[in-house]
Amino acid sequence: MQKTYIMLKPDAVKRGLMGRIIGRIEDKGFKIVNAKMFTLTVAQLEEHYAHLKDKPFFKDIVEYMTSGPVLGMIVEGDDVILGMRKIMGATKWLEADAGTIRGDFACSTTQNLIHGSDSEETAEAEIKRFFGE
Ligand code: IDP
Ligand code: MG
Repeated sequence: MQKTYIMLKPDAVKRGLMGRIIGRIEDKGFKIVNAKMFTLTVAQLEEHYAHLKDKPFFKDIVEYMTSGPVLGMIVEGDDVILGMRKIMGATKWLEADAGTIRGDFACSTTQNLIHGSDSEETAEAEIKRFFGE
């Protein structure tokens, strides 16, 4: 059984979409095994999004991601890392297919509602970073 780190971003919380997004995760058959709400620090973000630190939009990401609480979750299931990426949809909202979370609910590439680990290595590091597990 695989585990991944999922985070509902501040826009998902503010827009009242947590329940519907969690419903999709559970409908798929994945299991939420831990969850907590918290507000990200700039230091956590600089580590979490280190691969984007030199991008011109990094400032926008920091402003957005620290604008309110997020819901961090550990989600478990067979092939859950790729499975979650599939139901999340593509990063850029115009490339996210209808039927995916981003495709159905987002119309911004920055404010795209949900984070999901992209590999076994990042899943392990992110679960450790945010849950200490
Ligand atoms: P991912 O969230 O689909 O894994 P990443 O490339 O890891 O995509 O980017 C992390 C986050 O940074 C995205 O979810 C989005 O919020 C933001 N982001 C990525 N690329 C862009 C961009 O081209 N413009 C604005 N924001 C971006
Ligand atoms: Mg990513």
